[in-house]
Amino acid sequence: MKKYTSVDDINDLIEFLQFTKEIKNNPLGNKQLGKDKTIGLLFFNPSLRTRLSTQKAAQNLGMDCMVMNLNSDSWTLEFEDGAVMDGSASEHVKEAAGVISQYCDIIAIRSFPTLTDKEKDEAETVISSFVKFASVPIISLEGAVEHPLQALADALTIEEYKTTQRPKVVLSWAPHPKALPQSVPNSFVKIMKKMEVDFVITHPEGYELNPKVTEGVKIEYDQEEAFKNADFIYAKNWSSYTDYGKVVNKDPNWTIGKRQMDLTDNARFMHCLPVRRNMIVTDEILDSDASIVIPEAHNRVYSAQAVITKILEGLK
Ligand code: AN0
Ligand code: CP
Repeated sequence: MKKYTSVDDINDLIEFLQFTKEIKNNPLGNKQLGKDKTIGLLFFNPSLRTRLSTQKAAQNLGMDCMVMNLNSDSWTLEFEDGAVMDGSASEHVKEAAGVISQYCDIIAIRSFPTLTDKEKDEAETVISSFVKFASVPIISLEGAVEHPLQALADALTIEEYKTTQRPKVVLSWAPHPKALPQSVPNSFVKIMKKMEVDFVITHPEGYELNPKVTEGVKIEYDQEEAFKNADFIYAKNWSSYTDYGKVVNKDPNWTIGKRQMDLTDNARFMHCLPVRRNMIVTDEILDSDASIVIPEAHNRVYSAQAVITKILEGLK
């Protein structure tokens, strides 16, 4: 594996999930692989799970890990080619990526979308610049349009908890006070398309995701209809794609509670976290046995470890 910035970087998902399961069964089995290797984790945005699970994954592989919060601890970076740097940016990504490549064998980056500049976001400007100017492999820790490590952990979690060969999985939009990226749902949709699942997306009108991503997927605007006989409910808020980055609806009827979960086939409740209680989902559901958000977050370690392992094997 040369990089992991999109779910599309996985060739054979079934095989990759099998590999991830093997790592989970024996997480310390490859402790020599990362010896004398360093991964750098660069954060332009906050994180709890991604930071700690990736650090843990590196540790399991015997790697050293360096972490930097770019916005608070480093120079402001310029990404535009040919820019006259007379503004707030002190350093160009060309030098920054080149320099960090001297210290790290793998660079992993979190950079959320602007949610104001669709073109810039769709070009995945920050992560793509690192792919271009770094001389080492790049991993996305959530970019402007995808969160591929999250999707891999989610797919593994569904594999582990499914009780039928072809479970019904529902991705449901839920309300949130702020405008959030479409990265998590985009990667989730992409990975569900590669799995043996009956997949449905439900959201209010106006929250259609990028049609290129959702092509061929059933969209049901009636949340209750969508929830009928579901085996997994995957909740997430995202901002509008068409009215780019806007919160066009905060309808509290979409908060997931007992009313909707009772329509399912004893569905498991999933969310990538962090989750706002009683906005996205009620306490009653999140605190119930239906919720598998903690084991889902646990799987972030193994999704990161599987990806780092594949990349390290590629470096040999
Ligand atoms: C981020 C998002 O929705 O993309 C990160 C989720 C993993 N969530 C928030 O900013 C609350
Ligand atoms: N799910 C996830 O990526 O969480 P963090 O934002 O805390 O890393």
